Amino acid sequence: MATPTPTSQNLPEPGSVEYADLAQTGSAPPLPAAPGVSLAPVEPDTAEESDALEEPPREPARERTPSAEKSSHPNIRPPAGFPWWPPRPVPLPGIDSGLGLKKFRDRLPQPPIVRAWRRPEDSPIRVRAELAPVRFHADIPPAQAWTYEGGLPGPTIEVRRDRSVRIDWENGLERDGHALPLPYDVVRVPELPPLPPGQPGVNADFRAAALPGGRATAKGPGEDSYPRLAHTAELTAATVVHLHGALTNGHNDGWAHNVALPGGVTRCTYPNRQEATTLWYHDHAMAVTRFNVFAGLSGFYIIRDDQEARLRLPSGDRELFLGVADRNLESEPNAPAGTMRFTGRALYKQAGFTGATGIKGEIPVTAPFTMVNGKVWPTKDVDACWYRLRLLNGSSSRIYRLSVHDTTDEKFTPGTAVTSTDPAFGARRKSNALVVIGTDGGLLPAPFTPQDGIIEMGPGERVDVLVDFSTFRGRTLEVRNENGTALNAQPGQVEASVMQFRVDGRRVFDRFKLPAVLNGDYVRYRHTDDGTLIIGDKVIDHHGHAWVAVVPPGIRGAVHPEMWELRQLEEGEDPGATDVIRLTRADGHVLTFKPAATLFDDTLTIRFSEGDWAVWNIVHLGGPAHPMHIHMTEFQMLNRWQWPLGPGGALPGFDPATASTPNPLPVPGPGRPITPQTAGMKDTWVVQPGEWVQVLGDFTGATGSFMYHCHILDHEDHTMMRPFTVLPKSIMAFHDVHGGVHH
Ligand SMILES: [Cu+2]
Repeated sequence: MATPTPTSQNLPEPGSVEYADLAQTGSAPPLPAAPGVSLAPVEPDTAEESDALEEPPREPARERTPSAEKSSHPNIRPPAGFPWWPPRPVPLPGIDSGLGLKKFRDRLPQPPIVRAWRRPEDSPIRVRAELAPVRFHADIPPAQAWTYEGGLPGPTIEVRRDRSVRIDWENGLERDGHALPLPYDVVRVPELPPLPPGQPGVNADFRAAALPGGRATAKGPGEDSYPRLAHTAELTAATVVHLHGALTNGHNDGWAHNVALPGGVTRCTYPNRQEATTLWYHDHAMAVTRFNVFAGLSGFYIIRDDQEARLRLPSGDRELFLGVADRNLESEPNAPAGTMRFTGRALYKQAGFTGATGIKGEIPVTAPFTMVNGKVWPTKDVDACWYRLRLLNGSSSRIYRLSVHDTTDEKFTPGTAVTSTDPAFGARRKSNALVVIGTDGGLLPAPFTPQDGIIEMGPGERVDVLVDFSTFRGRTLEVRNENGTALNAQPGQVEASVMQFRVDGRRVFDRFKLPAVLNGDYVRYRHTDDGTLIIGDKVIDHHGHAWVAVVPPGIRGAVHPEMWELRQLEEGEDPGATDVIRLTRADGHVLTFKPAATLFDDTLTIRFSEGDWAVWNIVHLGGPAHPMHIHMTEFQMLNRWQWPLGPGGALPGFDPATASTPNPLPVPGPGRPITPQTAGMKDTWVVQPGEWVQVLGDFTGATGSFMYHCHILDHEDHTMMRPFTVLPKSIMAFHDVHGGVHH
């Protein structure tokens, strides 16, 4: 189908009624749809104006917008000094970090909510990717980002279960007819001299790559100026939107090849036939997703339903969306120590290294500044009552271990980072603070409090959490990241702080009581030892298996880890001497595999009939942890086994020289326990080296071409992504594949 041509008949005006309806109270009369209504901040002509306009109204809307004033001013681009336009928030004093910017200077922004369910189902809403001014921190100048509708994150799109929504995703990233270049520079920190023979590791300059600041050489010489990564200066905007976690046809799923040039509009229909949960939309362009998402292209999408409504979970101002992502910031050249000046722009700064065959590669980007909703280390004042926090890890590659700490009486040493490697770090952790109620795909059957108070989140994962701030009246809390061992972290270089909550000292009335049961529809999936699937009291008589291995970097000279789609060999088939993966099942049976495909464009091998149940086996044969994401449906983890690791985290049974397991890997032992959170409905899981993970999904309710991939965006862009298809069973009987018709 051709991209629909927007007309004034079938499209709302940019910004749309829903988008402008910020009152969030449900009582405000809708705005008349007037041409040119847009929430997007106007491109400032002068620096002075930019101060007035850089902050679209994001703080709780009900305090802000008397509806009468709103409706008399349908064009809500405000002139400077417009009465209801909020003044730029005065930054808070903040406290020193170890990294050149103060923490907790900025208030946490909240994206506006688009109540998409309010409009007729056949009337699409328009969401435009566009350049917009942003300010990542109060103490640095404004810069520009690629945004959805001017916001970081984009507007939160709210829908109702079983009520479909059409969205026209527009690529508006152009100026004067030209596609925009990236709004930041991508630099490559040169590799160190080659490591001595036999020394494990890579010759990347992790220290320099993790330091705050730096810039591309073109802006001036200096020891922290670096060359641009090849071809990134010529990269221009081409976008495609994926709604992560949505059950929808392949046509609407953001197929990576289907990028749109500026001016292109892609209409997607989302049936929303799935449980209430937190999804998110983000760019998924082939091979450059990491750059487009880093530029700012992501937002929340939430599904609500009656079951969830009956729980009367904290809502309105007490429901917070927290998109966590790390960024580095560009700095002016040659600043004396301690006087670093940031330009305001983001900086994509990677450590280069040399692979075994001399090919150059880059370590996935991790960065020193942790942002929540586009602000570095923000702070939020909360009432002393229950809140719902919708957590999203929107980072490129960082895996967080989040916990809540009471820092009221903490003594800070000026100019030093709070690091999780500090022996005193755990003392202020409040292990009961975070109550998990939901995961990627829906609510848990019952609330779950992690034993250590820590929630692990890999890129792409969502966790729905409740916090009872009434137990912290008058206290100052911090969300901290206890994972101090990110890829390029050195002691003192990773600030554990993520954001701050300042809890009001007054008692407030709060009718919310934590329910014992959250989701009566949740049924735990079981896979018995004889291979039978049992869903509740229903036995599934047929199911498929998909087999995927991830192998460490360096295989046949590859600089990146690879994802291999595996083909199970028939009895008696000669596996050859290389590229052979052998596993031993719990019943002693040895399974032998060869890679059937390793690149995205290799031949298709995973095909399901619509209505199939399928077990995905993900076998991690060494290398970094990978947050694996499978599109189209929500899954449950069935098993998580572990092979013991050897020195350097390698899997002893896997021989990189032959890319094989010379002997069958033994029956794996028990792995990390499957907690109630891990057993929740999910679409993304962090898979650690040596793990064999089985997840089960129901491929019912959608058809088409879909993708699965590592959600480390650098890995996804570098070969760790593959397609699969779902077609009606009746069509599959006619479908010619290698070896005959599919059966
Ligand atoms: Cu990965």
